[in-house]
Parts: sequence; C-alpha cells; structure tokens
Amino acid sequence: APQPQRPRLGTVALASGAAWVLAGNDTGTMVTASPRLYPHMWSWDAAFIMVGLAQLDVDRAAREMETLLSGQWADGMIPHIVFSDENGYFPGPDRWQTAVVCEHAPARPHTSGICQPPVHAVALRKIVDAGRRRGGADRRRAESLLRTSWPRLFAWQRWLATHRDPLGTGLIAVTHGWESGMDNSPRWDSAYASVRPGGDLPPYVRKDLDKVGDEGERPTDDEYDRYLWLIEEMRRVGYRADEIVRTGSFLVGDVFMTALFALSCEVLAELGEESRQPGEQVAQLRHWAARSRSAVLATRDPATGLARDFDVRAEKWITTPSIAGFSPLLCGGLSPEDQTALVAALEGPDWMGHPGLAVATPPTVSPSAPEFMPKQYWRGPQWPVISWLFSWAMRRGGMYDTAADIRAETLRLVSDGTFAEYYHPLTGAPLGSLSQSWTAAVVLDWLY
Ligand code: 2M8
Repeated sequence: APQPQRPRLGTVALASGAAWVLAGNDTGTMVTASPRLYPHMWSWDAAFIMVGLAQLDVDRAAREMETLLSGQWADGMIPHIVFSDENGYFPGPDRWQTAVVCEHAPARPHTSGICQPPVHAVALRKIVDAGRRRGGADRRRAESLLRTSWPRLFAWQRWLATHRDPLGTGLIAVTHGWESGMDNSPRWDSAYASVRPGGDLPPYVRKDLDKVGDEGERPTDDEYDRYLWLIEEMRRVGYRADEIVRTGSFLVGDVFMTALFALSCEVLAELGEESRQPGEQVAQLRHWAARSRSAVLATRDPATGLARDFDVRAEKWITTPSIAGFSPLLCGGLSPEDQTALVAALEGPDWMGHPGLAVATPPTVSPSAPEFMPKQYWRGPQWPVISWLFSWAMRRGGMYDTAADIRAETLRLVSDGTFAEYYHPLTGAPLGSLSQSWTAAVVLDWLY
C-alpha cells in the first residue's frame, strides 16, 4: 500500500531536529538510547551518540565516554548496558544481578553482564578530531580525555582478544545474540535453535512490546525465552568469561564484530601513536588488528565472496545473506579485485540496488532472500546507524563513491524527521522506536 507522504525536512531543520532528539534523551550524565523503549545507556549506541555529540559539544561528548567507562568491569569488559535509575526496561539490574554474583562488575552503576561490538575507538577518534579542530578549551578537554580513556579502551580490546577468541584465529565470538547488536538477525536462527530454555527459567514480563507501533516489529516470545535463558546460564556461572565460552549454549564467531574489533584496534593504535602511549601496547593492537582482519577474510564463502559467521558449537558456517557478509569492507584487507567485486555486490540488485527499495541503502538482510522480513527489526529493515558505519569505514578505506551514495540516500530516508530506529526498506516507513538517539547522532555527524 502506498505510504502517506510525509513532509521532508531540509538540512537545517534536520540538524536541529537531531540535536533536539539528543537533548531530549539526555538525563544529564547519559543520553539514553531512546526515550521510552531503551531508557538506559547501551554500549555501542553510546559510541555513536558520542560521534553526534562531538559535533555539538566536545565536553558533553567526553562526559558520555566517562559515563560509559564508569561501568567498565574490572577485567576490562565494557558491558552492553549501563543502567540509569529508570525501570522501564526488561531485563533490568534485578534480573542480571551482575554485582551480586561477579567480582568484576561494579556495584554502581548497575550494568548488564554481556558486551556489544567495540566501536568506541571510533568515537574517541571523532571527539579528539572535533576538539583539535575547535581548539582552546575543547582541544584541551579532548586531549585529556584521550590520555585517560586510551588505557581503558586498550583494556577493552585486550579483554576481547583474550576471552573471546575460542578458536585462536582472531575470529571474535559472541555468547548471546544481543552481543552482536543484531539481536534477532536470521544469522543467529540456527544457533538459537539449539538453545533450549530450561523448565526452571524464572518467569518474566516483557516491557518492550507496547513501546513500538506494531508487535511484529520486535522479536517473538520464543526468541525472548532463549535470550533470557542464556542470561540465566551466565548468571549461574557468575558471569565468568571463560566459563561462559566453555559451557554456554550459544557460541558463534561473529564476523561483523570481528571486523569492528580489527577496525577499532587500528584506530586506537593511531590514537596511541599520536598521544605517545606505550609502544608495546600500540604494537599489540596492530597485531590483533592484522590477525582479526585475516580471520574476517578467511570466512569468505568461495561461491559468493560474502563473509560468514561460524557457529562454534555446531562447527558450521552460517550462510544467511545478511549485511554482515560485507564485513571485509569495514576492516579492509581485500585485494583490489576482491574489494571491487564485494562493493559491486553491495551495490547490486540483491542489496542496495534492489529495484524494490525506497532508498538505495543497505538493508540488513537481502530482499532477494527467503529470510527477508521488511518490518521485523534485524531481519530486513534499513538501520541508519549501520549505513553510517559502512559509509564511514568505506570512506576511510578509499571507497569514496559508495560511501557518499550511502550517506546521501540515508539522509533522504531520515529526512522524514522521525529519527526512527529502523526503516521499512520497501516503503521508507519509520519503524521501532522513534527519536532513537543513534539515528539522530549519525545524522548530525553527516550534516556537520
Ligand atoms: C537493541 O537491543 C536491545 C537488547 O540489547 C533490545 O532489543 O532490547 C539492538 O538494536 C541493539 O543493537 C541496540 O544497541 C539496543 C539499543 O538501541 O537495542
């Protein structure tokens, strides 16, 4: 059915709207991921939010990093949620009980017990660049943030390299679909099929369903039982990282996470050189980056050239045609011919060039695939934040034209001014939460 025509905002109105969304979601110490659905700080959301804040206010962006790092665990893990005092989200601190059962978790702030993709070095890069560009107090603030947060981000990358490389190849593994950031992506369907919630899963009530337009935009109850069961398993082993990797029901080498890990190691190494951090740590980062880049390239499907996840428990490749297949474009390392071919696939008729798309930006699942569900969360919709990530990384990797096209088309999509969490690829309709912070943040970065 044709969608009602929404007014499109021009650049100035769009930038003001984006700044307004971030201000509206700001509790003072954290910009929550969204006003109602996600009233807390999420780890990778926070990084993208910093990218947007850096354009508006360097000090406020720096404080966002400090809030996030106040939740960092003693072993280096940055948890996927730093909780505010709101209780409108489930699972909240009472369910996780991280500080009750794990010595590494801080007592305050409350935090969850899993992690999310490491994109924080990119945020630090953006804050430092904004500070240097502006000069004066902004520059001093950014340089001092660089000094204090660099070792913390190094510890975070080290945690991933140490505790999440079960095969020893540099392929970083996730122990829960939530860690991937792409919660219910069909990438995880086969791995979740082997997660069998026990009869002793404590009862719970979801709080997310009444906060979106249509329940069909969110994961199912069956999926939620599995999400909660994995948390129960982790809580029972006191969130001991190696024990979870040894015994948990879900363990998948996540190629997208791995590419972001490699990218962040490189970015952090560059920042380390600029700020004279210990040479051996910078070298260590470069070593991890090279190893994980190779691991990403080694996952490529010989038939399609797309990168694949690896289900460590089932010992099999996952071939779902998802946006993660393009992970090599995030971390680099392809030969010029292979890079050209992968970019052509991204721009081709199964992806950005699909004739049914309202705007030509990458959907999260190929519209040509049977798994494609245009309204459902990570099963097909376009996510502006993912477009930003690809655009940023591809520009960094010299793929200027595609990077610019993704930017222009995504700006066209979000010029409806709703700053939706995700969009219907075939109609351009906003989906999920509106006024989602990371959508506003990446728009700001693009417009400044
Ligand atoms: C979504 O995930 C949370 C669980 O972490 C949820 O559905 O409740 C995902 O889109 C994730 O990538 C994102 O960080 C989070 C907050 O925006 O929401």
